[in-house]
Amino acid sequence: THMEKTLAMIKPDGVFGNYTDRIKNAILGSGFSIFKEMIVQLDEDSAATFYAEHSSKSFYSSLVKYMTSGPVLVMILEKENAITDWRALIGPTDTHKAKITHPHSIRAMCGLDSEKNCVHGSDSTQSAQREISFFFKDMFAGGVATEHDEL
Ligand code: YYY
Ligand code: MG
Repeated sequence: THMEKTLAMIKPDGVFGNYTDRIKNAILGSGFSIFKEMIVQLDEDSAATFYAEHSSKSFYSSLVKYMTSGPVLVMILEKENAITDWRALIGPTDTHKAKITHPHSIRAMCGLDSEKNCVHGSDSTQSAQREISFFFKDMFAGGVATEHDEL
């Protein structure tokens, strides 16, 4: 069996909407364990860096502003196929689509629109490693390079 780690985040609208417990129940009920967790208030620089891959998109500045609007809860989830399975559990990026096509997904449950979509999940092994290192700096210390240091 291949245990895998991924980064999950409850975004400001999820924290403010009091969805933390319901999301954690969904996580644990789906067989993930929560390896580490931390509440963080992102500043503009860190939110911009976290979403750097989207820096050329029209929604980028709005996204950065939203992500700094309140605390987020970041978690390292662990499970076999954690990356793919967490993405499946959160559902499509656009909350409105999620409500139609994935009504039992977390984004359908608590997202507000295509920006304020309640949760984040790493989309590949590479991004999981980068994003875990971004918040939990010592996680890969001495092992795989932490790309965060180069950003
Ligand atoms: O990975 P995921 O969060 O599902 O979507 P991405 O395409 O990586 O976009 C990251 C983030 O950007 C998304 O969660 C909300 C925001 N966003 C937006 O505000 N408007 C869009 N049209 C697309 C994405
Ligand atoms: Mg993404």
